[in-house]
Amino acid sequence: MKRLTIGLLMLAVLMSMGSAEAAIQIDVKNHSFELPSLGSPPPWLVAEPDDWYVVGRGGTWNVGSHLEDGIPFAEAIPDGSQVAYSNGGMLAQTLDATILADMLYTLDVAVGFRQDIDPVVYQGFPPNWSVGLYSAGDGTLLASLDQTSVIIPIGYFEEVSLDFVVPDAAAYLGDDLQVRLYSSGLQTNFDNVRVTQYERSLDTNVVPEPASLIVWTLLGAACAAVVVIRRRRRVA
Ligand SMILES: [Ca+2]
Repeated sequence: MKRLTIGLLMLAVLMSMGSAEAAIQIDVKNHSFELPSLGSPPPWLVAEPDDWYVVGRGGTWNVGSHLEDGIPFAEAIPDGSQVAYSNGGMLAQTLDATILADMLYTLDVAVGFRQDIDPVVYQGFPPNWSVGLYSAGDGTLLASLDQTSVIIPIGYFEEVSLDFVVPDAAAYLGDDLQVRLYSSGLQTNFDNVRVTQYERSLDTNVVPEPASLIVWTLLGAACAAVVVIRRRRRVA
């Protein structure tokens, strides 16, 4: 019985690993804001990032080119040598990915605040910010995170992660997925944007598939049998 229990446990683990294998990395173009390459030397260099559209004040920024004004961050930036910035604007990209029912989408972004901006001089710093997944068709907000959910220490980047389970019926099904990055004012920085789709929902509230139910039922029965046998031995 002990061998049966271990075998069922291993089977259950293998089945649960199947959902992780179903992950699909969605292409976020220029996800690290390294294009166009701004290079060096200083003074600071900024440009509108390739493959993103910017509404208001924002762009990509060569961090290394700005060191003459102080060290912007207390540690290396998350990826490459350039990051996006927003001074009250929004950066957005419509992905080549259709919103499908019963899928789980995750958005991971590094969000940071510079330490060389004086909050006394620039009142309102650090600003409010948000990152989110939207429907490109009608602009419906699917999920977002902002300063009320994650505290970003000044001088550092923080990994921000959100997920969204698509319902089986919604007006935006079939629309393209869109990423938006926003700051209410001077200045929020963004880097290393990643979007992943999972073919199976990882929501714990989702009813398990019949095959999973059978495994867990067998596993429960096996564990119950072990308990009964042990009790009988104690009685004997
Ligand atoms: Ca970068």
